[in-house]
Amino acid sequence: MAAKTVEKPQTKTVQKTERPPLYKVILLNDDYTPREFVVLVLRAVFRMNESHAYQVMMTAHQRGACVIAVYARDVAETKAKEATELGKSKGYPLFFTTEPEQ
Ligand code: TYC
Repeated sequence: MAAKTVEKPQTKTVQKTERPPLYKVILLNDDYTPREFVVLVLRAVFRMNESHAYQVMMTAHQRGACVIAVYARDVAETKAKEATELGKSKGYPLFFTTEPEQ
């Protein structure tokens, strides 16, 4: 009777599901944009309620910048652009930027 050889696979495939890297949207302070307008933009683009928007605006006003939220890269970039454009349309230098988290 012929001996049977059973071959074992030499490698194992481990499946990993990678999450897309997250990006922070950051609000920068400036000397010209009215506070109420910053609050309005935060509410419209980032769906914040009045008191949260006010707190975020005041943090940027006092510290120079404030992290607003984290999103997937394309969402973060689209929202930052949209919010910056709203300021620009009124002639304000309001600026939102993005940065990878970590
Ligand atoms: N510093 C502005 C003012 O005194 C208000 C302001 C707050 C502007 C936050 C931008 O990200 C900002 N009118």
